[in-house]
Amino acid sequence: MSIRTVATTPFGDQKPGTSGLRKKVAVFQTAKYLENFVQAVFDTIVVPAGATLTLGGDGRYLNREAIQVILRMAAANGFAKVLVGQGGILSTPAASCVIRKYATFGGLILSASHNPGGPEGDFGIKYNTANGGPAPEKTTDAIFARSKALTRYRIVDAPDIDLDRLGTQAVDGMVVEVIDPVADYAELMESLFDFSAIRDLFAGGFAICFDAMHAVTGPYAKEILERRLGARAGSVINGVPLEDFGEGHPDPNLTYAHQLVEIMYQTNDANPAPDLGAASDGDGDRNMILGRGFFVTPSDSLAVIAANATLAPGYAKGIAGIARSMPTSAAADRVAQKLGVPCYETPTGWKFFGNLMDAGQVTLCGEESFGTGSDHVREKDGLWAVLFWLNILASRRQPVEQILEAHWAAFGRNVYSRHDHEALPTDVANGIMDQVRGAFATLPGKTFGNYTVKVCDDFSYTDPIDGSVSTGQGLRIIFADGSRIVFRLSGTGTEGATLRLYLEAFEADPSRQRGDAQLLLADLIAIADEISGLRARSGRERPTVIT
Ligand code: VG1
Ligand code: CO
Repeated sequence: MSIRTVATTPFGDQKPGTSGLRKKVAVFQTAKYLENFVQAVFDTIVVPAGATLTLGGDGRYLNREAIQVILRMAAANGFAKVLVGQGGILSTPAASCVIRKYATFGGLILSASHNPGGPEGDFGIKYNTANGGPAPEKTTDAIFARSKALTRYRIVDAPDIDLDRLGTQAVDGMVVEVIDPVADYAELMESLFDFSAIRDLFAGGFAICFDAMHAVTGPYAKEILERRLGARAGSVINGVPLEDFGEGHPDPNLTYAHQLVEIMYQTNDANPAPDLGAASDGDGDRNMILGRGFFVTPSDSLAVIAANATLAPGYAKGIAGIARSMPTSAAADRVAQKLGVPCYETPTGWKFFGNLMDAGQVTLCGEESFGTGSDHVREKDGLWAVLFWLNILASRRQPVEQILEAHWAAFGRNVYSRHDHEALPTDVANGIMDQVRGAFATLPGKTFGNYTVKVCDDFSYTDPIDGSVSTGQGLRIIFADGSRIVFRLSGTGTEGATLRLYLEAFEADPSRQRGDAQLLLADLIAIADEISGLRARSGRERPTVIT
């Protein structure tokens, strides 16, 4: 083997955020930047002899080039084999599935998720461990520490492999197997859901529109929804993955998935909206669920899936428990209580669910940020959530909106919204957070209209399995009736600071549950502004994105 040891020095900030290292493409194109980070990962995880690595990404700009570099570095750092998705493609949940199914030592996933791609866009890289989940904080902290102390990286001299040819090739003695990126994942989905019931649903004229947003899920959705389940051809829109996502922003929310929103909210009787609308993000781990003219919040989606879980064969025996991230609404908590199973509240980011799933404490997990998943893999999973909804709809044969109304009538409605203030100057965002933190001492007991503050805190979490502690996870203001306001700084942005304001109010009375969340939350929105001085400090009248 022709291993070359290349001298390097640490440079740039290589601190992994909520979900791996994410930077502008131009930063990743700086000589040795990618190599430094990959070497920091390989030095940290200490590769055992004979180890296999899983490798793939969401197909964005730089994906193919980065894969060739990583393959040469994997060979030089002792990996015996790499499983790589054909064309360099593996959605995040599919990568998790492959890591678990073939018991690989870990995986590198190349994606900046829902952030835009292309030469002006973002790139990212994330390390997942042998359980298929994102590396825990102690590992990402160690990777960051290592990235600051690097003096060399290792690479072999070898030509590029052909990423489009299925089968086995070699990189200087290391085996590279190019695998079908869809097959293992599709097989797993068939084992969890009632495909024959869903096929019947489609055969009866049920219509779905799935917006792949020119990101990684196109090939997965076409194979599973159109080919295996018989959804009519054309049900998957924007299904061809493009390096720049067609200049779109592959974030499945009401703002960025506007084409789907227009289709689902159309009122033209001659061309009615489909029964179910869904979208996924850049790397396929997020999902948005829409009924005809109706938006299901991700927090509600988790609760509905939990309440109906036994309708799906893979969950017929019931669920062990639920975990949700702190800012996610407490709708799932109410379902857990009724089912008599535990509900855990974790910091933001999927990595905090891994230990609970590995220990068998929870089956379902969810985040308000369009993330839902289960212990079938160790990542959130966009298409899985869509298939779960299809399974529920195939069994209940009711419109999405009716399912939600019945759910609220039974459990109450946790009216919920998130306001994102993107790309704020960092000092402005910090100033707002400081003002809220500063108010904590005087807030408890204070009344704002109908709301009286009960407690406030800066959320911290002790992992019940390994005892690790994570602090500074978001500023919470909790009111006497359980309503909440949460302020949190994003850990995934690449421009300035993104401040997220999460709002939640509980409504038990069915006669007052219907209606627009922004109107129902108007009082809390005003209180949040009064406490934080957000509008005055940011000089902005409204959030960048409201979901
Ligand atoms: C955001 C979401 C968080 C999610 C993370 C990764 O993080 O709020 O819930 O886990 O993105 O999602 P932040 O720190 O910007 O709020 V994605 O689809 O990377 O994979
Ligand atoms: Co994602």
